[in-house]
Amino acid sequence: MSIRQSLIALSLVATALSAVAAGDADKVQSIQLKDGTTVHQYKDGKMAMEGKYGNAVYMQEGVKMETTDGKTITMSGNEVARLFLEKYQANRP
Ligand SMILES: [Cu+2]
Repeated sequence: MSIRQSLIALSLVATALSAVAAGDADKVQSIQLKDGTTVHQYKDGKMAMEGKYGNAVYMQEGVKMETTDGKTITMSGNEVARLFLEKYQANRP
């Protein structure tokens, strides 16, 4: 690999990493729910649902969810596209 090629490769890796880092920094917490799904909460208070298989799941705002330790959380927002994009960027080859 030439120096020019390796520089291009390096900058591509850096771009991919920063995209992933931005997505993670946006997330405040991820909580496990009783039914095996996970709710992710973002800085702006909105939430996204992740299914058992790591897929982004649709959930209407205001729906009550039960955590594994018995607490109840009310769904705020429905960030399906946000979570989907995050997963897409994280798993991009
Ligand atoms: Cu939810």
